[in-house]
Amino acid sequence: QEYTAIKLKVLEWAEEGRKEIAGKLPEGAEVFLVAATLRPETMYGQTCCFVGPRISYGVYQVSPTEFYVCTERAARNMAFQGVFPERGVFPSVGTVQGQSLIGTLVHAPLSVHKGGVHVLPMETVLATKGTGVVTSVPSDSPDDYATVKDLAKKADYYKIKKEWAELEIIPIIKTPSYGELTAEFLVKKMKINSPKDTKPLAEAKELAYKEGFYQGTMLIGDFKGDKVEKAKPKVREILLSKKEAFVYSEPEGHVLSRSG
Ligand code: ZZB
Repeated sequence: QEYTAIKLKVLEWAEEGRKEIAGKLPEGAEVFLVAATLRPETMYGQTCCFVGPRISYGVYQVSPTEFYVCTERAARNMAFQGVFPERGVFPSVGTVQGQSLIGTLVHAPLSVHKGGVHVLPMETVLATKGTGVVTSVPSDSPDDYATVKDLAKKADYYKIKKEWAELEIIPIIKTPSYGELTAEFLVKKMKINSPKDTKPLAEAKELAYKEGFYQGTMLIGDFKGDKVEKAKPKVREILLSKKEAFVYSEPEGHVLSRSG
């Protein structure tokens, strides 16, 4: 699986996170949460960034001043893909619990929400896939749509500010079957009530991927009016050339477990 790894720069730490990394970073350090995505063309619509509250993340040094937050598993993979200066080596300066990152303000590349987006909890984030960090695009990802709605409804329970989950959901891609907000359309049509409805959500994700890629037209950004199929590699190239993203690959999970 080849992902685009999006770098979301920390603008302001949540209190707990700040404590956990206190004294571990040099003066002037830039820290990025690294999110693995298959949909770089949707980055205009990022409204928040998800972590698994019970996942432990490492803080890895990629240059004298740059640090990446992701799972150890992802850092190890990156170390064999030229992300770190020395092959196979992924120096860690500490760890931080997902729960402690919640509330952190990060800059989401290309997002219309220029003031930054917040880190929020998502119970269904897999530690065994991607980087363990997921950037949220509720216009086009049914999982993200279901999660932000649930977070806003139960903000007190999740100990978050409701408005963190309520950034405006802007149309990014138009398709003939699902209109301008694919995720909302499918979640409503399939009567999905919660992020825990994993089976219909998986089905909705497949439908959204197919329709978005083969039938979608961009409604925003540098390739507005272009077919998604054409725009996708171009948006990716912009992110890569601005160093706001890098390529991250990993073997398919089932291949790993078969050989293990
Ligand atoms: C932004 C985005 C926008 C995504 C969209 C999807 C969609 P897949 O297909 O199963 O390989 N993701 C990445 N890592 C994880 C993880 N560790 N746990 C849970 N979800 C994760 O899934 C790849 C997609 O799943 C990634 O692409 C990421 O969400 C999420 F409009 O990034 B995506 C129809 C989907 N639309």
